[in-house]
Amino acid sequence: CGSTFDHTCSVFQHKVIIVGLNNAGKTTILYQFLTKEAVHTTPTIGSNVEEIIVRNSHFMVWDIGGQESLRASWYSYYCNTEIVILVVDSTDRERLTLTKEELHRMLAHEDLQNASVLILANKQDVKGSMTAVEISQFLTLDSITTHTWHVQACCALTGEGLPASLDWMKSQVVAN
Ligand code: G3D
Ligand code: MG
Repeated sequence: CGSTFDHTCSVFQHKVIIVGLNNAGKTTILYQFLTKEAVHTTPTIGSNVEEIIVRNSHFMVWDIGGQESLRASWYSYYCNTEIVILVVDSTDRERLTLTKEELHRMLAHEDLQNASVLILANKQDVKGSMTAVEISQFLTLDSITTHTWHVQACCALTGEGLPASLDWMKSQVVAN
């Protein structure tokens, strides 16, 4: 990779990055994966990294800040990434265009050529939130033929939808 940073991990670990706009729920999801309990989060400055083990598969999961100033450096985490988790705030209709741009920009990056993409339609507990189908249509996921992708509705506060997400991640690294 042409990365200037070395955010890699050892061979038996699978590298995962969690991306998405600020406030989408990335950090809550990461800690829900770990503890299955909602934790208090503060805006991520730089990155958090945690190891998640799913039935013998080891994932090193990087939670990257989503503020505009940090989005410009997302690419420095792409090297050797096997799975990209894109977290969408399903209540935030206004910024979905921005998410769409970031998604398609990411998919065009050479360091992510072989990565699979998991789109999490988060905050499903909020009344009036967009469904996973609406989000798929808005993000034009059907047009993506270069990458394996999957969309999953979830609620990071309760953890609903997250076990299914981990199952899908596991299936991806087993398949590869
Ligand atoms: P980020 O890491 O993507 O920036 P955070 O986002 O994980 O910090 O979450 C941002 C806010 O959204 C937090 O609220 C968090 O509790 C809330 N949130 C995350 N997931 C969900 C969800 O599924 N449903 C609801 N209703 N809220 C969620 P605060 O108030 O702490 O800023
Ligand atoms: Mg965060």
